[in-house]
Amino acid sequence: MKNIDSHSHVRGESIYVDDIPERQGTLHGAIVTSSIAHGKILSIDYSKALKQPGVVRILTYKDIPGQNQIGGIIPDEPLFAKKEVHFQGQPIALILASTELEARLALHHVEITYKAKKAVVDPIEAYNKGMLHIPSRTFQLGNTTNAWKKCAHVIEGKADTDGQEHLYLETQGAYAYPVENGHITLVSSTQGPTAVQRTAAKVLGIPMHKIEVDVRRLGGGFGGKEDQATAWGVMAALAAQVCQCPVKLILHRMDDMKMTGKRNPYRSTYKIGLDKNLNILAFEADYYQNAGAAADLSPAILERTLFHCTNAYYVPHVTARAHSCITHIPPNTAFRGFGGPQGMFVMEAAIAKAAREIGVPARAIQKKNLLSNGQVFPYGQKVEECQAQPTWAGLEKKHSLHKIDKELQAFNKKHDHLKKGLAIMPICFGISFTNTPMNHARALIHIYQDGSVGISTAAVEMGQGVNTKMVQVAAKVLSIDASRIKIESTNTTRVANTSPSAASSTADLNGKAVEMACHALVKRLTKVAAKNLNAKLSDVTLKDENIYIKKKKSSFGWEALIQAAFLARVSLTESAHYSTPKIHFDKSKEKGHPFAYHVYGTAAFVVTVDCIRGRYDFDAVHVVHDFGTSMNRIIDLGQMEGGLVQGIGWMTMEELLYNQEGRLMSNALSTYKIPDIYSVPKEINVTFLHTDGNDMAIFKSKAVGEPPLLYGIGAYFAILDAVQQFNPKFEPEIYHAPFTPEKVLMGLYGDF
Ligand code: LUZ
Ligand code: MOS
Repeated sequence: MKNIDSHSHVRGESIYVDDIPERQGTLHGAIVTSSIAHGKILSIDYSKALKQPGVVRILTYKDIPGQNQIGGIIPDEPLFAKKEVHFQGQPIALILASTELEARLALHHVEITYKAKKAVVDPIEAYNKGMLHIPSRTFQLGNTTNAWKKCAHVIEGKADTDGQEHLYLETQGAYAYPVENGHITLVSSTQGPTAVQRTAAKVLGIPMHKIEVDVRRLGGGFGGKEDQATAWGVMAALAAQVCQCPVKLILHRMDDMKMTGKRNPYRSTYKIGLDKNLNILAFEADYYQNAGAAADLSPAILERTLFHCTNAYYVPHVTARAHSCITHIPPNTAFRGFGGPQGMFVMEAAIAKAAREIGVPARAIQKKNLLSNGQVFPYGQKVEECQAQPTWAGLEKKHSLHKIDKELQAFNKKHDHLKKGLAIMPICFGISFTNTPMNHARALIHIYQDGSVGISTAAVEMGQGVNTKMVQVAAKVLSIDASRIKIESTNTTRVANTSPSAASSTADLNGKAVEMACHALVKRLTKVAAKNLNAKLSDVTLKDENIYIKKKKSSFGWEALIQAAFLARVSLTESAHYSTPKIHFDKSKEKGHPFAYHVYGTAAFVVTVDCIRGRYDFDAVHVVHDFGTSMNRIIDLGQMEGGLVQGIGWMTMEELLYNQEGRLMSNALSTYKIPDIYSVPKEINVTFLHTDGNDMAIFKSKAVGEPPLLYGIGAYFAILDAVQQFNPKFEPEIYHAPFTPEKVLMGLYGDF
């Protein structure tokens, strides 16, 4: 089944926040922000700005009737700065004017004086100063202290990853309008409608039931709108409440890049120990997360770094410590993978460095240590239905790894200034919110009198195709044509208390709720059919819009059945609640069973480095991935290709630079390079490893949102391999992604 949005997308008819026809009297917002990263506000003069054409009002912290607080996990983030600022781009006030241009022009007339304090941008510097959002956490398995003695090889090193801009096509935005009795309707481009509703209620000082948040779809989220759509939604709602008129607030691209947090950069140190047969016996690491000025989701992201610190490998002795460091840059946030990729990069760096020192290819160590059933993750969950070795074996066989290797060697012998590199990247990703209480969703289904169906869930469509999957679930369980089914907007009045669409879990959680509601409806309708056809209940089945008695098709179809049910006053509405069974986690012990299941796969990267210019091209990426039994191969392949390329971008070219004053230097698409069509691998081969899949995955079709991004890590190590083919002496002091062409040149010609 094709993505149900494809027609309206291609024709430009899909509605995003900025496409909503404007109501009469709509005011437009522009945000006054801090121009320094850290310091005190000494004075602000709004008088000139207030006199600018079109300006109606300027809102500051003084206009907030409720709490000036938007922090999600920790209440440490004001909506508008009061006396202190903690990052460049931190909101201070909201200018409201008749047009967007007038609001933006007035920004230049606000006069602010500051007393600047020193900005800290480096997480290790922050750590040394004791600047932490939460106490550090440690995951431990076995006993590393004793294990080092048994190791034939012990290698230490450092590995850093930079941040990543989400670059959703649709920038952040919201549109709010007052309705009667102090109620507010708020259209937001958010992954978390309930978070926006809850926070708006808190800031506006009204109960949640007075705010209805509605989300049709997002033009991309990638985690950037899991928590950080909230501020703009709340500002629009506040302005609508204060001014009693509709208020629209859409960020311009450069403002969005400046004000919003990104993937957390990490700096890490590690120690890895192997026996003489290349078994990894022990691994120790310290992860210094650059969290930014407020906690946002960073404490949860930190946790996922620990959950994925050993990637797809079994390590019997692990000590992993993680530190969420406060710095004076915008609060960093969720981004596809949610701290997992940052942790996995360190493991891969450790293996690569160990391989070099021991004198074996990294893949010899990787392969030797792949997970298998019955082993245990550092957090105590047992390894089950493990596909680490099968996907690796599939890659070797299906994509003739051996042959690729030989071809590379021959090529590199023949060419002086072109070198090819190869890296294998196995992945393992846990599916569920690591915070157990978040793993739930609901569905509300109406069957209308004419047999058409409307479905509301907690799922937010952000281009990932979740609405299409919801249609598939309902069509299959109700056994009706997909054209009868409409997916409604995600709305807090229809489906309340939702978790954000995140953690790769949206299709599973909401799909299961849809499945449950549809089963309940089918059960009820089957009774109606039995009664109307004078048949035994157990003989009646609903199939392909027909009623069958035993295996015989009756004359009674879907529409007639719905009519009969309606006339018999049988409810055609059903709501269902799903919460993931079996999962639990005890933070005091850092042990439990936090994930419904894991997703596995293995990828091979082949890159060609131009050893004169430092440029590189990816010749091919071959992937064998465990999709379970994919319910929609087109959508799943789209997630695979998109995630892969996004991961390659993070590892190779997306260089996010803050200067010492905490100013974002790469604040536009002229200075921040993301993958374009030319940087996509020339060949992407995806093999769907056929596995049964897991019952906790919807229709046994495994979660696919985040895992593909992790493969991108292989891009770094393929480039490293090629550079070392040219300059065997090259050994980076710190494995530091992204591996930009500048870094490649340094590696090719640096004297190491
Ligand atoms: N969000 C969250 C996530 O709140 N918890 C998670 O575990 C998670 N994982 C991935 C992406 N977003
Ligand atoms: Mo996400 S990083 O699953 O919003």
